[in-house]
Amino acid sequence: MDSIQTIGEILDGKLDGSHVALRGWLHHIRSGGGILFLQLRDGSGVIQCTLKKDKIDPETFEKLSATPIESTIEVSGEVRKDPRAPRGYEIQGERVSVLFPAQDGYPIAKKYHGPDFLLDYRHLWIRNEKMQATIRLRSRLIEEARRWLMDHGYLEVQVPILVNAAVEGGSTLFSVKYFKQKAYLSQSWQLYAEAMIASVGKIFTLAPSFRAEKSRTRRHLTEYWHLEVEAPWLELEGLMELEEELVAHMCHQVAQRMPEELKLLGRDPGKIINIQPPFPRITYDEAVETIQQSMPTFKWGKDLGYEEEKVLTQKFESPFFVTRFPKGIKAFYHMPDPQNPKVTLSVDLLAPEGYGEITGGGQRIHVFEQLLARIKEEKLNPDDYKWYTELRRYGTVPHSGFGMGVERTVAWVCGLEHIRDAIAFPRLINRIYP
Ligand code: NSS
Repeated sequence: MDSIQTIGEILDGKLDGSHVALRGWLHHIRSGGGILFLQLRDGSGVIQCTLKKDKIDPETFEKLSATPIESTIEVSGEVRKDPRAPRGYEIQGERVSVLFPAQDGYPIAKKYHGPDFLLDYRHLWIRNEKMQATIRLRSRLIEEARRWLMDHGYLEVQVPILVNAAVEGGSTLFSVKYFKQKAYLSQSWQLYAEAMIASVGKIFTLAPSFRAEKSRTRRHLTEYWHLEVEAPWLELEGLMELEEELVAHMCHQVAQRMPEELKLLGRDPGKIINIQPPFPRITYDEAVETIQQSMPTFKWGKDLGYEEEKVLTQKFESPFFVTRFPKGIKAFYHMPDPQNPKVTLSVDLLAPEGYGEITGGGQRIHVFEQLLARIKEEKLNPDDYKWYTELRRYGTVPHSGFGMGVERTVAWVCGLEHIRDAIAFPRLINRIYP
């Protein structure tokens, strides 16, 4: 009996001329001129299989022609290299059997469906080729980030998702009942990471973060994946060097290894491969000057929103850093700049082409009294942060870190219009189904 091969192996050119058996989903079907054209999808790729009427009896041929798409089928036949085939290879089918017939009337048709419809049918829409490509690119970006960090001595660690206090300010906290207490879903691993660097040094995590974002925008999810990095003996300049090396590595790897997936999404891999460190650096003050040229009412001290960032991103071809944001718009833990305490040693990395912020981070306050004063100034309860401030009493060290929004990065690298398509099952303000 034939063993089962994968379409991926065939498209890689490893099985030309051989007899194979494939199992998967019927992606598309049509017949013409006594030939059945089946597009088979098996999770590793899509391939065309042709089945000639004279190979089988007419009744089976008629029955097969009426197989509903998305039925699971098994096909055996010969692999043929064929430049006319959509993907360079096709299967000359000898036998096709339907394993589990799908119902008629697959909800997703070959016509325009609005975004809400496709979100309602997300459990099926993820089978679409663009979604497949994005999911694969996302996986590769994460894999490359992990590889780079591990190769550079960072240890992957995990911290709680259920927490007792805010990291990034209270306005976007999701609260949950925790027996008799109130708890929250984590916005960031950061406070725990600052504890762990004194145990195991340079670290990173990949975990979900939660933000009760009230705004419906093309770059906010309520649950997103957060790649976060923290390191002792690291200051603002070193942090930026770390970020640019990491981001460039991720970009180069996907552009080199997955150009076809990028092209399928309409993204030119050349654009992604051109990304080279060092990335330009501007201060918040400089950013404000630029923004005011096209938005004269924008005032120093306000946070940069989507519109403001869009203005800035038009000035750059590559990702760029914005540093030294005012104290008032950054969380309590950011170190005030010793040269100008109105601003902090904070940094965001903005992606070009209107995408904007993909990472946020900076240097942390490592002096006990200074940290406690900031907690009080922000009207937070010092008791909630007792363990965190205590870290400054027992072996403190200058340290820095950042968090990268995985979906924002995927959206930019893949050239997606909306962040919801950078994750299989997005969580948005008005959506928790499916
Ligand atoms: O709020 S951040 O700017 N920074 C932090 O949470 C730090 N505590 C991270 C750290 O230093 N360890 O969020 C970091 C990134 C931000 O740049 C976005 O790329 C992403 O997290 N982010 C989001 N992505 C999708 N949806 C939402 N709502 C969202 N909020 C932040």
